[in-house]
Amino acid sequence: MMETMIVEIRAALEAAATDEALQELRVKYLGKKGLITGLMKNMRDLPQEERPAYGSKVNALRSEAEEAFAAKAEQMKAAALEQRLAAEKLDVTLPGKATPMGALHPLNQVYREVRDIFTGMGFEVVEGPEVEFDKYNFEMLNIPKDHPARDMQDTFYVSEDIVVRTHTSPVQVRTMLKHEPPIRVICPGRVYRTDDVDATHSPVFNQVEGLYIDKGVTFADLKGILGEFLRKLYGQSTVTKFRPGFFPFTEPSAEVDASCALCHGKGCPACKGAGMIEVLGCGMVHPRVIEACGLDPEVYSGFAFGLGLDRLTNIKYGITDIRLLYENDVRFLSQFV
Ligand code: 2NL
Repeated sequence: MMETMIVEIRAALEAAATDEALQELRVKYLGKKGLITGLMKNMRDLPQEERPAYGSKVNALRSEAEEAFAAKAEQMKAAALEQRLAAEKLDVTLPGKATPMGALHPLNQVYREVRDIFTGMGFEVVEGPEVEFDKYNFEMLNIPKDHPARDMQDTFYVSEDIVVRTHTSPVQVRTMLKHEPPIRVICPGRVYRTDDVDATHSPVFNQVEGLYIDKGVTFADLKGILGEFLRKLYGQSTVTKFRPGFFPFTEPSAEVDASCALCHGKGCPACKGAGMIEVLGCGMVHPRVIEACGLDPEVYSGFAFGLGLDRLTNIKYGITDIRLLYENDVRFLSQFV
């Protein structure tokens, strides 16, 4: 009986397909009331001299059975892993799902370029309200009530003394009133004028103004910093031209041309054959403005500039109609991804 038992166990293990079946067999043969344990108990019925041989035979059987069970358990574990690997197979060569990509509006792309150049030169970004006091938008910028500039700047009036800002200069006025020099800021934002919409006009557009006030700031600083800005924006080979201009809030004032980034000064449709494009206005802050903003013009001087972001963007991308920047037509915008 003992001789056939191991054969019987091997056959049973061979047939066992589940963990439960294996466990049942383990109880049946190796358990406390199992068959092999039973064989051992039978030893009591044998004569004393036969017991050692019988005992070692049962022990050998137990070891063989335990080995067979262990081998079976091992084999089942390997099979389970094999099955899991097959079931969870992942085809890494399948094409991925394309995620639709958004993009920054072209105005924001150009704004970020402008911003990064100025913050790289130590300027900080300051923003302010779009509805302003007349005194911050005009009065303190040396544009009194009867000044022709007020007609020039066809203004949306909210009341007698409140306007929708026509430029971001009032943000700089507020900065001077609040902070001691040195002041180095750029002020981006939407500005408003009562223009009718056409290819080159919009009642709302975007401006970036800048202001640098400290002791001993000169026109050389203006030319150096704005020249460097334009070379960083349009490329190191950019040529600049500072022409005399007029603004009520700066004296002297200048309008600045940069060599056309598309044709490098040769003349092309973008620059209407001129080779140069007007890109910004600037000047030394008028002493009356410095004084109105609570600073002593005998101690402090500075320069300011203003640029139209819409114009800069249109020049950069060869866009010929400002309305495209505001209509949010995806067919237009998706070209700037
Ligand atoms: C242009 C010209 C300019 C300023 C803006 C400014 C601001 C303060 C004091 C003095 Cl608080 N000036 N801003 C100066 C010169 C030109 O803008 O063509 N903008 C589109």
